[in-house]
Amino acid sequence: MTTIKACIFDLDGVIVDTAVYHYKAWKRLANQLGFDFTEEQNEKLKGVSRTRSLELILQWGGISKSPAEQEELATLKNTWYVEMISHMTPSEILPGAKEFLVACRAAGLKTALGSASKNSMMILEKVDIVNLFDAVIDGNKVTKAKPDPEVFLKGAEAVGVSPAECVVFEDAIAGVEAAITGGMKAVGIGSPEVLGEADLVVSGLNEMSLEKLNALAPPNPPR
Ligand code: B16
Ligand code: MG
Repeated sequence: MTTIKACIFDLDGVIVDTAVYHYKAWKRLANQLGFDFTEEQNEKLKGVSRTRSLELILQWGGISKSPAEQEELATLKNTWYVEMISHMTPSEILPGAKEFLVACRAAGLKTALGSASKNSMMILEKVDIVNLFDAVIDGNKVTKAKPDPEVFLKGAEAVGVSPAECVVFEDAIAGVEAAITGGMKAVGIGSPEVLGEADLVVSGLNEMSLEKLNALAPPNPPR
Protein backbone atom coordinates (compact mmCIF):
# COMPACT_ATOMS: atom_id res chain seq x y z
CA MET A 1 0.00 0.00 0.00
CA THR A 2 1.22 3.44 -0.86
CA THR A 3 1.47 5.74 2.11
CA ILE A 4 2.12 9.45 2.00
CA LYS A 5 5.64 10.19 3.23
CA ALA A 6 6.24 13.77 2.10
CA CYS A 7 4.36 16.99 1.47
CA ILE A 8 5.67 19.54 -1.03
CA PHE A 9 4.32 23.05 -0.79
CA ASP A 10 4.15 25.85 -3.33
CA LEU A 11 4.85 29.22 -1.65
CA ASP A 12 2.87 32.09 -3.16
CA GLY A 13 -0.84 31.39 -2.74
CA VAL A 14 -0.35 28.39 -0.44
CA ILE A 15 1.88 29.47 2.47
CA VAL A 16 1.81 33.27 1.99
CA ASP A 17 0.04 35.70 -0.31
CA THR A 18 2.87 37.50 -2.07
CA ALA A 19 0.72 37.90 -5.23
CA VAL A 20 -0.35 41.31 -3.97
CA TYR A 21 3.30 42.50 -3.86
CA HIS A 22 4.07 41.03 -7.28
CA TYR A 23 0.99 42.88 -8.61
CA LYS A 24 2.02 46.22 -7.12
CA ALA A 25 5.56 45.95 -8.50
CA TRP A 26 4.49 44.82 -12.00
CA LYS A 27 1.81 47.53 -12.07
CA ARG A 28 4.39 50.19 -11.20
CA LEU A 29 6.59 48.92 -14.04
CA ALA A 30 3.70 48.90 -16.53
CA ASN A 31 2.63 52.40 -15.46
CA GLN A 32 6.20 53.62 -15.94
CA LEU A 33 6.07 52.18 -19.47
CA GLY A 34 2.80 54.06 -20.09
CA PHE A 35 0.09 51.43 -19.69
CA ASP A 36 -1.86 49.52 -17.06
CA PHE A 37 -3.28 46.03 -16.57
CA THR A 38 -6.14 44.65 -14.52
CA GLU A 39 -6.26 42.44 -11.46
CA GLU A 40 -7.93 39.85 -13.67
CA GLN A 41 -4.91 39.85 -16.00
CA ASN A 42 -2.70 39.60 -12.92
CA GLU A 43 -4.31 36.24 -12.14
CA LYS A 44 -2.52 34.88 -15.22
CA LEU A 45 0.83 35.67 -13.60
CA LYS A 46 0.34 33.43 -10.57
CA GLY A 47 2.90 30.64 -10.45
CA VAL A 48 4.50 31.96 -13.66
CA SER A 49 8.25 32.76 -13.71
CA ARG A 50 9.53 36.35 -13.56
CA THR A 51 10.79 36.28 -17.17
CA ARG A 52 7.55 34.85 -18.54
CA SER A 53 5.48 37.31 -16.46
CA LEU A 54 7.34 40.23 -18.03
CA GLU A 55 6.81 38.81 -21.53
CA LEU A 56 3.06 38.60 -20.90
CA ILE A 57 2.86 42.12 -19.44
CA LEU A 58 4.77 43.63 -22.38
CA GLN A 59 2.38 41.81 -24.74
CA TRP A 60 -0.62 43.32 -22.90
CA GLY A 61 0.92 46.77 -23.30
CA GLY A 62 1.74 46.13 -26.96
CA ILE A 63 5.40 46.91 -26.26
CA SER A 64 8.46 45.10 -27.54
CA LYS A 65 11.86 45.27 -25.81
CA SER A 66 15.23 43.73 -26.54
CA PRO A 67 16.42 40.84 -24.37
CA ALA A 68 18.86 43.21 -22.59
CA GLU A 69 16.10 45.74 -21.88
CA GLN A 70 13.83 42.95 -20.63
CA GLU A 71 16.53 41.85 -18.23
CA GLU A 72 16.82 45.42 -16.91
CA LEU A 73 13.05 45.76 -16.49
CA ALA A 74 12.77 42.42 -14.67
CA THR A 75 15.58 43.48 -12.32
CA LEU A 76 13.89 46.82 -11.66
CA LYS A 77 10.59 45.09 -10.83
CA ASN A 78 12.42 42.68 -8.56
CA THR A 79 14.11 45.56 -6.68
CA TRP A 80 10.68 47.05 -5.89
CA TYR A 81 9.27 43.63 -5.02
CA VAL A 82 12.15 42.77 -2.68
CA GLU A 83 11.76 46.14 -0.93
CA MET A 84 8.12 45.23 -0.18
CA ILE A 85 8.73 41.66 0.95
CA SER A 86 11.56 42.83 3.20
CA HIS A 87 8.80 44.17 5.48
CA MET A 88 6.88 40.87 5.67
CA THR A 89 6.19 39.43 9.12
CA PRO A 90 4.98 36.05 10.46
CA SER A 91 1.46 37.55 10.62
CA GLU A 92 1.33 37.14 6.82
CA ILE A 93 1.42 33.34 6.89
CA LEU A 94 -1.91 32.16 5.44
CA PRO A 95 -4.41 30.63 7.93
CA GLY A 96 -3.60 27.07 8.91
CA ALA A 97 -0.34 26.86 6.94
CA LYS A 98 2.07 26.82 9.86
CA GLU A 99 -0.19 24.51 11.89
CA PHE A 100 -0.41 22.01 9.02
CA LEU A 101 3.37 22.05 8.46
CA VAL A 102 3.92 21.41 12.16
CA ALA A 103 1.33 18.58 12.16
CA CYS A 104 2.96 16.91 9.13
CA ARG A 105 6.38 17.00 10.75
CA ALA A 106 5.02 15.74 14.07
CA ALA A 107 3.54 12.78 12.14
CA GLY A 108 7.01 11.99 10.75
CA LEU A 109 6.36 13.27 7.23
CA LYS A 110 9.05 15.11 5.28
CA THR A 111 8.26 18.66 4.14
CA ALA A 112 9.68 20.51 1.14
CA LEU A 113 9.09 23.80 -0.64
CA GLY A 114 8.61 23.77 -4.43
CA SER A 115 8.30 27.35 -5.67
CA ALA A 116 9.04 29.27 -8.87
CA SER A 117 10.19 32.26 -6.83
CA LYS A 118 13.88 33.11 -6.67
CA ASN A 119 13.05 35.06 -3.51
CA SER A 120 11.63 32.05 -1.63
CA MET A 121 14.36 31.87 1.00
CA MET A 122 14.02 35.53 1.91
CA ILE A 123 10.25 35.15 2.31
CA LEU A 124 10.60 32.02 4.48
CA GLU A 125 13.11 33.88 6.64
CA LYS A 126 10.88 36.95 6.99
CA VAL A 127 7.87 34.89 8.07
CA ASP A 128 10.18 32.73 10.21
CA ILE A 129 9.37 29.21 8.98
CA VAL A 130 12.67 28.09 7.37
CA ASN A 131 13.05 25.43 10.06
CA LEU A 132 9.73 23.81 9.06
CA PHE A 133 11.20 22.55 5.75
CA ASP A 134 13.56 19.62 5.17
CA ALA A 135 14.33 20.95 1.67
CA VAL A 136 13.77 24.18 -0.23
CA ILE A 137 13.65 23.97 -4.03
CA ASP A 138 13.08 27.38 -5.57
CA GLY A 139 13.47 29.25 -8.85
CA ASN A 140 17.25 29.31 -8.43
CA LYS A 141 17.45 25.52 -8.49
CA VAL A 142 15.36 24.68 -11.54
CA THR A 143 15.72 25.19 -15.27
CA LYS A 144 12.18 24.26 -16.33
CA ALA A 145 9.08 26.13 -15.16
CA LYS A 146 5.81 24.49 -14.04
CA PRO A 147 3.91 22.66 -15.63
CA ASP A 148 7.22 20.82 -15.96
CA PRO A 149 7.50 18.68 -12.80
CA GLU A 150 11.22 19.46 -12.23
CA VAL A 151 10.73 21.58 -9.10
CA PHE A 152 8.63 18.89 -7.38
CA LEU A 153 10.77 15.96 -8.53
CA LYS A 154 13.82 17.72 -7.09
CA GLY A 155 11.89 18.29 -3.86
CA ALA A 156 11.01 14.58 -3.62
CA GLU A 157 14.59 13.60 -4.34
CA ALA A 158 15.95 16.05 -1.76
CA VAL A 159 13.86 14.46 1.00
CA GLY A 160 14.48 10.91 -0.25
CA VAL A 161 10.86 10.01 -1.00
CA SER A 162 9.50 8.54 -4.24
CA PRO A 163 7.05 10.74 -6.23
CA ALA A 164 4.14 8.33 -5.65
CA GLU A 165 4.51 8.92 -1.90
CA CYS A 166 4.40 12.72 -2.22
CA VAL A 167 1.50 15.15 -2.05
CA VAL A 168 1.89 18.58 -3.66
CA PHE A 169 -0.08 21.63 -2.47
CA GLU A 170 -0.60 24.17 -5.27
CA ASP A 171 -2.77 27.20 -6.07
CA ALA A 172 -1.92 27.42 -9.79
CA ILE A 173 -3.23 25.19 -12.59
CA ALA A 174 0.30 24.82 -14.00
CA GLY A 175 1.48 23.62 -10.58
CA VAL A 176 -1.30 21.04 -10.26
CA GLU A 177 -0.41 19.78 -13.75
CA ALA A 178 3.27 19.61 -12.76
CA ALA A 179 2.44 17.47 -9.73
CA ILE A 180 0.29 15.06 -11.76
CA THR A 181 2.91 14.79 -14.54
CA GLY A 182 5.49 14.06 -11.85
CA GLY A 183 3.41 11.12 -10.59
CA MET A 184 2.41 12.79 -7.33
CA LYS A 185 -0.90 13.47 -5.65
CA ALA A 186 -2.11 17.06 -6.00
CA VAL A 187 -4.12 19.12 -3.55
CA GLY A 188 -5.43 22.32 -5.13
CA ILE A 189 -5.64 25.40 -2.93
CA GLY A 190 -8.45 27.54 -4.32
CA SER A 191 -11.65 26.83 -6.17
CA PRO A 192 -12.69 23.44 -7.66
CA GLU A 193 -13.82 25.19 -10.88
CA VAL A 194 -10.23 26.25 -11.55
CA LEU A 195 -8.28 23.38 -10.00
CA GLY A 196 -10.62 20.50 -10.86
CA GLU A 197 -7.76 18.29 -12.07
CA ALA A 198 -6.40 17.99 -8.52
CA ASP A 199 -7.11 14.89 -6.38
CA LEU A 200 -8.62 17.16 -3.72
CA VAL A 201 -9.37 20.89 -3.64
CA VAL A 202 -9.54 22.92 -0.42
CA SER A 203 -9.83 26.67 0.05
CA GLY A 204 -6.75 26.85 2.26
CA LEU A 205 -4.42 24.77 4.42
CA ASN A 206 -6.72 25.56 7.37
CA GLU A 207 -9.06 23.02 5.76
CA MET A 208 -6.39 20.30 5.59
CA SER A 209 -5.86 17.51 8.12
CA LEU A 210 -3.71 14.38 8.35
CA GLU A 211 -6.90 12.33 7.84
CA LYS A 212 -7.60 14.05 4.50
CA LEU A 213 -3.95 13.62 3.56
CA ASN A 214 -3.92 9.89 4.25
CA ALA A 215 -7.20 9.44 2.38
CA LEU A 216 -5.27 10.41 -0.78
CA ALA A 217 -3.20 7.22 -0.56
CA PRO A 218 -4.73 4.48 -2.70
CA PRO A 219 -6.13 1.41 -0.88
CA ASN A 220 -4.34 -1.97 -1.00
CA PRO A 221 -4.10 -3.21 -4.59
CA PRO A 222 -6.12 -6.43 -5.25
CA ARG A 223 -4.01 -9.57 -4.76
P1 B16 B 1 10.25 35.77 -8.33
P2 B16 B 1 5.08 30.34 -6.50
C1 B16 B 1 5.65 32.44 -8.06
O1 B16 B 1 5.64 31.84 -6.79
C2 B16 B 1 4.62 33.54 -8.13
O2 B16 B 1 3.31 33.00 -8.01
C3 B16 B 1 4.73 34.25 -9.46
O3 B16 B 1 3.78 35.31 -9.54
C4 B16 B 1 6.16 34.80 -9.61
O4 B16 B 1 6.33 35.45 -10.87
C5 B16 B 1 7.15 33.65 -9.48
O5 B16 B 1 6.97 33.01 -8.23
C6 B16 B 1 8.60 34.12 -9.58
O6 B16 B 1 8.89 34.92 -8.47
O7 B16 B 1 10.15 36.95 -9.24
O8 B16 B 1 10.27 36.14 -6.86
O9 B16 B 1 11.40 34.85 -8.69
O10 B16 B 1 3.60 30.41 -6.63
O11 B16 B 1 5.73 29.38 -7.48
O12 B16 B 1 5.54 30.11 -5.08
MG1 MG C 1 1.57 29.64 -6.22
